[in-house]
Amino acid sequence: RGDTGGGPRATAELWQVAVATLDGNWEHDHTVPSRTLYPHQWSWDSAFIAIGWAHVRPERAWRELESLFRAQWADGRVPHIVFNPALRGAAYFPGPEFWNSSIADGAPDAATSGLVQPPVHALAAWRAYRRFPSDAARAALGRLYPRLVAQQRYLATCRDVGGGGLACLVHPWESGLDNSPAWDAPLAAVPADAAVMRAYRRQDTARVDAAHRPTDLDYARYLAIVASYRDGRYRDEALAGRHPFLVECPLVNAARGVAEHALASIAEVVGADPGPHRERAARITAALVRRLYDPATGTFQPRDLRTDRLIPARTVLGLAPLILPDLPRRQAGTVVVEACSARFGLARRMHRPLPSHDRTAPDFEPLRYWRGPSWMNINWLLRQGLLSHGRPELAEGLRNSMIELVARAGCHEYFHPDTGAGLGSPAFGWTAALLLDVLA
Ligand code: 9YW
Repeated sequence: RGDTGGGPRATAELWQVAVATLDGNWEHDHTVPSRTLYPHQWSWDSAFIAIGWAHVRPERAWRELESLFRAQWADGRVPHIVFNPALRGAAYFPGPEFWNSSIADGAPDAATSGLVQPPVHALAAWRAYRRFPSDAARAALGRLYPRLVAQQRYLATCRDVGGGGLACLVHPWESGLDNSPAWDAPLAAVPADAAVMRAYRRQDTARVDAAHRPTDLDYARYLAIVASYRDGRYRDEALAGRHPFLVECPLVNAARGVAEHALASIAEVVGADPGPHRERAARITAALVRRLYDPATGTFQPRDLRTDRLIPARTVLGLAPLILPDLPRRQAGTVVVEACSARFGLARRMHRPLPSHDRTAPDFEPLRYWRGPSWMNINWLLRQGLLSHGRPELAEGLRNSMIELVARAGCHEYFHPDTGAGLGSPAFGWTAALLLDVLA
């Protein structure tokens, strides 16, 4: 294990804290992101968490992924929340009654949401396998492979609303960066009134400071978008004509490309043909560059399909395509320039953590969730990208910054981008899991 700078003892202690956090969040066949805020199973959390489990209890990495994919829908979508039937409604809002997933054709027996999240699962499965390539791991990989392929197929077909080879998101929650400033403009076009929220009880603001969370008006719009999708029984046909929120996201689409690379490797282990995965990966990267790269800014920007325009906010989402190992040199170069600019402050020695939004923007909010704070999963992804694009010194700067955040504040959900203070849930699954991965 690498030295954290605080010496081997400090490293061993951090390791123990992270393992204890994961153990504390383990729930029969999956890990909850947070006992207090998010007591069910979340899709991309489970993928990151599996990457951590692979270092300490590999069998849990496979149970984590397999339990999630048991809730996969017949059309291939992997729901972003799988509800724990043992918990009553008050645990999380919006709960299973609001989603009412059983109205959809092909929904599983389990109560789930009807949305997706960034598909980082094939990458997680591949890394878990590489960590401990046992017979049990190979068998689990064989069971997951067709499901991972179906997940990709859903995004590539049902969600190609723009027809240009990119998956379209139907809700900001699908990006994983719920209230990112990237979604402000398309969200503002969704008719809603904050007063609607009087009819509901948010659970998040009962547990953490409302000033650190999305606003009631954000929530009113989130619910209006879910209601629109749900009332169409979560069908994807003709979304362009009827759905109030349709965007192409650089992170989700970059994750799709990375997933195809991972599936090519997995295919070789399970005796399938890796060729089609490599071809799809190349097509996704080309589509990302063609549709979301802005040569004027040198970064990637989401596309609002309702206006067919790029969204100008320069959030950390724009750096995400660096995770594509085949991102062309030119784009990789300008994205690194953006990451190292005053907007994000990436450096060999980081003075402050990497923020989730442009620090120089007037709407940068250091306390509010995805509008400024630093997040371990985004840092982790970016670090992978820097490693695959031959920038080990910057990757090391980011790694040290990640370790320092947890060493000083604990396994928090997110961190203040200036002071590094811990924010949100104090015992957060992916923070613990990804810390283990960078320490290993
Ligand atoms: C919510 C669980 C999830 C993450 C998302 C994050 C948040 C749920 O928590 O969404 O109610 O706001 O934005 O990325 O998967 O950790």
